[in-house]
Amino acid sequence: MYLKYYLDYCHYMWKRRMLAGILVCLAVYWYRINTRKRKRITYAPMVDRDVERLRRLNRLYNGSDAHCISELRMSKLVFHKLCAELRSRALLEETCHVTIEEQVAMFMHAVGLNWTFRSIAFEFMRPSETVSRYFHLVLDALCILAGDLICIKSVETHSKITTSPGRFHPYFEGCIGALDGTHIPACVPIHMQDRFRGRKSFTSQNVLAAVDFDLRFIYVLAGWEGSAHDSYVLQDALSRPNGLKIPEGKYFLADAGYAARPGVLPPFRSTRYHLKEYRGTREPENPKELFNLRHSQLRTTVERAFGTLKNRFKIFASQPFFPLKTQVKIVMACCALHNWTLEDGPDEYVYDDLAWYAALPRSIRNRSDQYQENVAWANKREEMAKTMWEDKVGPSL
Ligand SMILES: *[C@@H]1O[C@H](CO)[C@@H](O)[C@H](O)[C@H]1NC(C)=O
Ligand SMILES: *[C@@H]1O[C@H](CO)[C@@H](O)[C@H](O)[C@H]1NC(C)=O
Ligand SMILES: *[C@@H]1O[C@H](CO)[C@@H](O)[C@H](O)[C@H]1NC(C)=O
Ligand SMILES: CC(=O)N[C@H]1CO[C@H](CO)[C@@H](O)[C@@H]1O
Repeated sequence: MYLKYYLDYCHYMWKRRMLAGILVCLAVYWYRINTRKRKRITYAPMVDRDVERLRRLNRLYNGSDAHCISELRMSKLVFHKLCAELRSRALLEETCHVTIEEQVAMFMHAVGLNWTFRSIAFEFMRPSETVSRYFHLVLDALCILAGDLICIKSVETHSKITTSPGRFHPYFEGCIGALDGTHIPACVPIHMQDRFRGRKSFTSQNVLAAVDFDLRFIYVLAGWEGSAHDSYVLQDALSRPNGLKIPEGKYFLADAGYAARPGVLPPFRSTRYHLKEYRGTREPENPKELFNLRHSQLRTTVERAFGTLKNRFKIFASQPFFPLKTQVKIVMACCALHNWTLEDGPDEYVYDDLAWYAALPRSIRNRSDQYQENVAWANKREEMAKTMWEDKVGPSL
């Protein structure tokens, strides 16, 4: 009898011990798996990678200015000021892993150097998905910034005009800039390609911009089809509620593709009108030619601004593979960045007058406007040309 109880007791104890043993084994096993897993995936390589990434980033925007300008398309000072602005206005959020500097640096590789997300992911040692996410966050932030950066800053007549008496002054008093359209390659779905092709061999969006004499964009309208006529795009810009507002009594210079209208002064048609046509050739022979020469000397500003924009941001050299909406935003963001970089003076991407003059394109655009010239403004132009000519050669009898 006692023996039976004793055996039962032993059996019971043995079971309990076995259970305890199994539990201990499991616990040890679980612990080891866990620590091994953590070690393999979370700790060691991440630290190495973070250190390596920080080293690269440090070299990128804490290193030499020349390196920063070629990689990030702006000087260190301008870059850090931009990041500080985005930070202080809470347009971008700093996460514990990705600093605002790194987010902007990744964005600049995409638009400035035309790198693919995959190359950026490799360089910054991030998943492509992260690169893509931050690209869009920075893009949206810059578009908000664009609302403040792209505006008419001053309606005073610029010193470029006032410091050239007899040449530009007082004739161009009241002129606050120049406007023009440019074609930026665009990638669009097949069914839209006809509308976006226009006269160019590639599909493009027609971007209208007004530029002041400091080469800053003061108005930008992007997203029109490449086949849209420039003057039609201008009409749209002027009639939008939040569109181009030309201050009372001020005006912009435009090229011969536009008709004269209040606030827009193109050169005389059917007369030499482009600076290039005067290169190394005879002097202007009549009031219209003189007017057109001086007009085009001032108007190159807008061409230089576009040239500088395309020089700095390599993404505009070919069709980017983004939805059209994103491509339009990229134009706005880059125009804002263009303004931003100019605040600290021109850098190496900015064409100066002479360099631009030397690099003028061979072909002259030959366009005409379907709109009628505004009589008052056509007369104003006539009057300006007459005064200029009389000041130059004396009054005609
Ligand atoms: C760049 O330098 C600043 C101070 O000089 C420092 O705070 C920052 O961490 C550096 N950036 C990187 C990525 O090392
Ligand atoms: C820019 O990148 C795209 C996509 O990788 C490529 O197709 C295109 O040729 C590049 N453009 C230039 C000018 O390098
Ligand atoms: C411009 O176009 C008109 C007709 O549209 C043509 O008569 C004229 O020769 C062209 N001029 C140039 C410089 O191509
Ligand atoms: C037209 C213009 O100059 N807009 C802005 C360009 O960028 C600077 C910021 O650095 C602004 O101060 C300007 O208002």
